[in-house]
Amino acid sequence: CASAAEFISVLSFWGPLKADPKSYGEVVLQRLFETKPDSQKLFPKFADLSKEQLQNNPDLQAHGGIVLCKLTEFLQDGGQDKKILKDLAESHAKLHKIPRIYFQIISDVICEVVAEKIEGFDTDAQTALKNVLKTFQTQMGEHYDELGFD
Ligand code: HE5
Repeated sequence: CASAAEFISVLSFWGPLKADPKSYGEVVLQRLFETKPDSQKLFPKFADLSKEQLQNNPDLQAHGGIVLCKLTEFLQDGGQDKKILKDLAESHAKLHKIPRIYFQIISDVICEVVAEKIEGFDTDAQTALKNVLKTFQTQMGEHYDELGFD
């Protein structure tokens, strides 16, 4: 489980992602679909789109922004308010039918994108981000267990 100091460390370089969630979110989703083509099928809106159609796609940018804003909310809260992830787990399990493994996959993608794009993202910061996203996955997993979903 990530420490409070690790949440603070992540927040200290999260500024650009908080300021421009659509742009970073777009890159994260594009990278997710490239790395793990299966994941694209989970999005009814994007399932049948070509790589070209996913470029400069306002829907993809909007959804990327939504995903990153939720992560920013989780970071700023320091993983304290269980309701944030409880609601997220409910929608992902019941409505969107997202197997929990995708939270690990998207976490790895986020680490990769942040390492590329954010200046001064040193190994300590990378470890902090990994641990914080691990906490995210663990908490989502606990809600998934309660919901009886894979
Ligand atoms: O749950 C919601 O609000 C609380 C609905 C909007 C939403 C979705 C939908 C949000 C806030 C998130 N996702 C956030 C989020 C953070 C983690 C890192 N997601 Zn989400 N998602 C939504 C993730 C991770 C994640 C992995 C995968 C494969 N997510 C997905 C998929 C996914 C899908 C299919 C949807 C439904 C909305 C949609 O299709 O939009 C185009």
